[in-house]
Amino acid sequence: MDTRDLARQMRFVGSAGGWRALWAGWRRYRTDGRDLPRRGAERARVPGVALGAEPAPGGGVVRFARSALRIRVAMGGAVFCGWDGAEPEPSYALAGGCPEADERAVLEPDLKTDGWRVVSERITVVVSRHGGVEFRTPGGVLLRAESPPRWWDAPPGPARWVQRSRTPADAEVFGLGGRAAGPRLPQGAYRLWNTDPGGAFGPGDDPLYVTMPVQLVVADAGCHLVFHDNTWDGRVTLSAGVEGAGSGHDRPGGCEVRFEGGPLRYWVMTGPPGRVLRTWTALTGRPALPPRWALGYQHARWGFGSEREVRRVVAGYRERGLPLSAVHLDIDHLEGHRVFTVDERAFPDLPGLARELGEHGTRLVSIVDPAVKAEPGLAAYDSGTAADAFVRDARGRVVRGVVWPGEAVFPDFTDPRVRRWWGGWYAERLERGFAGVWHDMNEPTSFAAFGDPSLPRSARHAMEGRGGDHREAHNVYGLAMARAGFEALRELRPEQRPFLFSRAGWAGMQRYGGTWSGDVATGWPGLRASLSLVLGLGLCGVPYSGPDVGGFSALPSPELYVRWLQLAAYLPFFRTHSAIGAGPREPWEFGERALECARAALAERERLRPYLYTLAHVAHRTGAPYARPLWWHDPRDRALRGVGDAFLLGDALLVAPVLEQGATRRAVRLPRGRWYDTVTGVAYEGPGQVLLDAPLERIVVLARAGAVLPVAGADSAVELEVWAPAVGRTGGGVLIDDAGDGWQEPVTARFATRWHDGAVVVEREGEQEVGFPVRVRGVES
Ligand code: NBV
Repeated sequence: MDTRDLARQMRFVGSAGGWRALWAGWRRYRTDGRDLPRRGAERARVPGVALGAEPAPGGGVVRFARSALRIRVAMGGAVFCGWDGAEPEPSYALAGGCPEADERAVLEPDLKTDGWRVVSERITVVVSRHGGVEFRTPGGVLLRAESPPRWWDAPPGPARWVQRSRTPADAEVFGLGGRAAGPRLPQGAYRLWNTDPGGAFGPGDDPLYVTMPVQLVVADAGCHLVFHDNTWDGRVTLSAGVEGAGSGHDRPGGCEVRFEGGPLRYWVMTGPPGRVLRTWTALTGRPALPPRWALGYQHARWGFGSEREVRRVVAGYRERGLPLSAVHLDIDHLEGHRVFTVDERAFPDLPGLARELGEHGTRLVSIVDPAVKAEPGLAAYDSGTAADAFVRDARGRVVRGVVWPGEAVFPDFTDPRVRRWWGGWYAERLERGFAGVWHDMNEPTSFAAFGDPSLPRSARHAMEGRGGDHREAHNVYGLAMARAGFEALRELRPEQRPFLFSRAGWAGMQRYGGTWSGDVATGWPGLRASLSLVLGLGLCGVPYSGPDVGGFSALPSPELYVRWLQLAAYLPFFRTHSAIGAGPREPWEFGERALECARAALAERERLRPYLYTLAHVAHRTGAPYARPLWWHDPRDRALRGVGDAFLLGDALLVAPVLEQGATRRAVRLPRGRWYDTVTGVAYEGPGQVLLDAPLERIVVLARAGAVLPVAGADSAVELEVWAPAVGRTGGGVLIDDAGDGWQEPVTARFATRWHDGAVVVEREGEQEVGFPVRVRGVES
């Protein structure tokens, strides 16, 4: 155990009360010692030599002496590879089952290598006689080369396995879920096991709440996404490539994927980033579309303590003319932290409060933790017991852990029956007046003074009827809980779109909603980490996320608070939040200057709402994240791949927040093309780097020449902000809008802009009139 683990565990000890956390750790340890299936003697195995191959739709099966590899190209271009008989299903990641095979892709002998290959429209897969697998572009350029995998069989236990790959020397890796060290992942080991870091984390903490075996690899040769569809504990170790290493030869980048069990199966998809995300979210589900209000600014606090305090805070926003879309109530509004209850003394009339706030356009959002206090007489516990909803150990006894309410039990969300039972409880939240839910502690976390702060690995789970234990269920616990919540909200309130965000999750979680940073530590490193998380998650298909503005763990300085708020105003999920005792996050609590800076950030957020809402629709349709790394349109621009302190918001804006204490200027690396400083209107030409002023009052935002952005003008009516294209060039943009909620088809308006007779003109596709007021900018320079 390193010092970080120790610190984390000390925090759990604090949360749960020393003895209880010690006891819980011991109990989990003892359960696993008794029930975890023993691994037999290990025997290493490699596929051996190829014996033959059989075609099948989309590819076929290559048989080796000691294994077999199935290759199946799916419609849309994703390639499935499954060793040892692994099939695409069952899978927690796939949205609508396995996509149809692309019948045009056939397995054929590869005369050059004496192996086999599958040629498809977008990718060529070459299998060597010993089980090495290469992925190449249609032009033959190598994207990824895998050595034959290796297993360690240990019947009756699961086989562990490792797969080593090489990528081009210039390749950079992004993703693996929410990683504080990103967005470009430095070389090192990344564990795949959803983990609560215990109250505060910074850039060096790993893993965190959302881990995913999803890597987006960017190289000159092209981009690809590789997804190992395995929910078990695992580790991805990256080593950096070196170009021209030693005698002028490149040393390729290395990637080693190890799992403690579960199938060796994976998907590979290639193309420019936009297409990769489109293919990925076609496979695992398009991101849920949030209601319009979820794009507004939201305020949370652990420790409002009473309705009166909520009213005071909300009134503070109103009196100062600051927008507020939602208020989030944390576990302190519950009766003794018990899920699906309310502390009626402190919160005597939540439906009344919700109505009152609703009159001014502010919604209430409720925290929901999965752990149910083990207390006969508590309705959720009694009904869960009657429904046989709680996770049991291998001997059939209900597993107990320790969380906020004390001794607690855990619903088994991998059981469809339990998801329905749990979902029924969301009616209670809706009756209380809540408009959305915030899932917390669903890694799942159970406090422990030592060892893994979760359920015993031997705990049993339904796994959709197949049966399995916590080693396999752990990483999908939050995902399955999100499914339960999402499906319940859809059923209970069919006319509205669910608003749900979840701390833990896994590949495919975007189907049900978003996520947030979790307990990011207050401090400048935490600010930087929160941007990494959002960008990395977006590349894994989860576009709706954002940090706790100000950091979760302590009181930020006014400067840090302002910088955090300025950044988050451009991220999809925009919320201030803090731990109990970590001080307030209301904009007026940091002095006059900070208040004015915050006012400007909130006003700009409001102005950009039509654009953000359009991006929400774009994400829903295509999987493209709202916030994208700078290389999104230029994956070959190597300088952009390393930029972790700026991002693109949609196609139109480049946002360069200040992430350093005391800085009042910052260097900004520009992708190619012309970019306007949105404050000064000055135009800069990329690629290159510019140094721009960023006093506390401003965050650097640049607009792409030719961009047409829908923004909110006076009276919130939509108008078009048009940034002049370079002379002789054209540009454009899109507005997607709907009623703000519900399921009606949105309206899409496309705009084009060009120079005509010395002026910038804007036209709307298929219409005579543009239909919106137009403001052209950038012509002055
Ligand atoms: O429910 C209390 C907190 C919550 O405020 C925070 O956002 C979550 O990430 N929760 C974690 C549990 C306790 C953290 C120390």
